[in-house]
This record gives sequence, structure tokens and C-alpha cells, in this order.
Amino acid sequence: MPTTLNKIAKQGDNGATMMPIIQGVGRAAIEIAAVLRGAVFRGALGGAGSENVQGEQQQMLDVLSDEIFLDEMRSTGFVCAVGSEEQEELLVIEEYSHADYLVLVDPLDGSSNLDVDGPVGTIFSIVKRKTANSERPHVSDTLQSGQSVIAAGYVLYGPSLMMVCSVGAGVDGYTFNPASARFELSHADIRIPETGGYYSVNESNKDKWLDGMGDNLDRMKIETGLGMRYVGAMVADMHRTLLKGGVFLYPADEKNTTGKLRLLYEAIPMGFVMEQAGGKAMSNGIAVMDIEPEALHQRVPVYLGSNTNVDSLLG
Ligand code: AHM
Ligand code: MG
Repeated sequence: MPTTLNKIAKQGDNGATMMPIIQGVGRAAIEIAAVLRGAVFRGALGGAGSENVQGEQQQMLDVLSDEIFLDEMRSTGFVCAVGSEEQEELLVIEEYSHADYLVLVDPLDGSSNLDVDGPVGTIFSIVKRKTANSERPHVSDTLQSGQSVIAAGYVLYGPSLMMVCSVGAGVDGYTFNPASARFELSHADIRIPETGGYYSVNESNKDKWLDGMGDNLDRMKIETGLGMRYVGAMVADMHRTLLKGGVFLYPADEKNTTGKLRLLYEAIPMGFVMEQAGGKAMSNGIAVMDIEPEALHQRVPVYLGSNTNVDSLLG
């Protein structure tokens, strides 16, 4: 019998409590994957005609994925509120507003890849509320550092459908098997190599990077001779970096002066997974996991990957 997501339930107290929510993420992933596969036939590719809170054009699939994810979190009965990259405000799940956990999500990361059938992903993390269960969940419940994350992970919609997640006891990867209609353990106890062969970044921005990162990258390239890979979807770039080693970065630049990637929906969940796999996740001079969030949609510079490569880039 293949090992399924049920493995998570056996990973200590956190695993047992997180299991229903992660199963909900799995159901959302299967639904989103089906919507992505059929999108071209349903006229669901392209803009939704709306902007998200960051002033970015939403794709129809961003909106659909957000709805699917929220519905599945509601159906678990364990989630009191969801903070989503696609929603300006914290979404309180009224029926379960007394529940213990909040989920932070980027429902469809890298959605600029959709028009060219490129990989996209879902990124999530789970925290326990700080407010009393009798109170209405509040945005302050989401403003907790990575040290408070109980579980986090991502879904990769690529040639196969994969979920990579951690409940704080290492990192496992599960691949959806269409024959059994289940996520099956395919990548047990993922450990990032101490050194990898690639750096991953949108290098076209280099002249506009702040904090001397252009010079750092040039120096690292000369010292290490690393090759370059960049998908432009963080989940895909993170996944390659996790399995093969190397470094992924998105520095602050003249346009995104505090960075582009979102602390709560992208940096912290990926930082959690990266550290659990033995790698490193840094922002400017501080570990991503030590940043105290100040706002739901806060952005930060991100440098994550193999210890050797992150150190050589930032060193
Ligand atoms: P999104 O959440 O709006 O899709 O934006 C995040 C994405 C990441 O997946 C990716 O790493 C980055 O934006 C790519 O940005 P760029 O096109 O500037 O290279
Ligand atoms: Mg994103």
C-alpha cells in the first residue's frame, strides 16, 4: 500500500492537528488542477477585469483558485479565517469563527505563466490564533513571525500535481496518482543539497537592485560558476532549488523598494519548508523566519536555498 497524506497524521501532535487542514489543501489542489486543465475550453484564461489589493491585474484563474481554496478551508471546520494574496481583508469564516487556526495563502502563484501553459503553484501556511476563541478573528492573528508557523507547504501544478509540506518534522513530497486519485508519498524526507549548481533570479532587474545585490551576484557568479534557471513562478523555482540545491533570490529594486514577494504568503511558508529541509531563508540581514510581520500584504527581499550558496551570495 502506498503511503498517502495520512503520514502527516503520524508526525507528532502538530501532524495530527494539521491533518484535516492539509487534507483540505489537497482537495483544493485537485480541484484547482482540474480547473487549470480545462481552463482553455471554458474561456477561463485571461484577465478577470479586476485588480487585487496590490494593484495587480487578477486573472480569472486567480479568482477561481481563491474561491476553491476558501471553500475547502471552510469545509474542514478547523479554520476560523483565511488571509489571501487575492483578498484585501482577512476573510473570516463565519460558521467556524471560533476555530483555532488561520491559513495564509497565495492561491495561484506565478499566474503570469498561465497564458503560456507554464507551471504555477499554491503556497500556504497555518498558524494558531492569538485572540481568544470567543472573539472574532482579527488581522493581528496573522501578524506572527515564521517561528509561530505550525505547518506550511506548496502545491506545484506541473507535469504532475505535487504537494510538498512540513509540519515541523522535516519535509515530504506527495505526488497525485491519477490511478488511485490520492496524493502518494513520492519524495520522503527531502533534504536540500549543501551546494547546488544553479542560481535563480529575474536578472533583467539587476541594474535596479538595491542593497548592492548586483555586485554580490556578479561576485558569486565569478567565484562559483553557477548556471542559471528561472521559471518566474516561485513554486517551480523553489521546488528545483529544494531538490537540486542552489539559490533563489528576489531582491528589493527601484520599483519594489521593499521587495516583491509577500512575507506572509510566499517568504514565510517557503522559508519554513527551506529550513525544515536543512536550507537557509534570508531577507536583508535577518532570517525570514525572524521577521515580525507588520501588515497582511507586506513584501520583503528573499534569498533562499542551499547554505553554501546563500552564504556565498550574501557573504
Ligand atoms: P504573483 O503571486 O502575483 O504570481 O507574483 C509572484 C511571482 C513569483 O511566483 C515569482 O517568483 C515572481 O513573481 C516573478 O516575478 P518577475 O516576473 O518580476 O520575475
Ligand atoms: Mg505569488
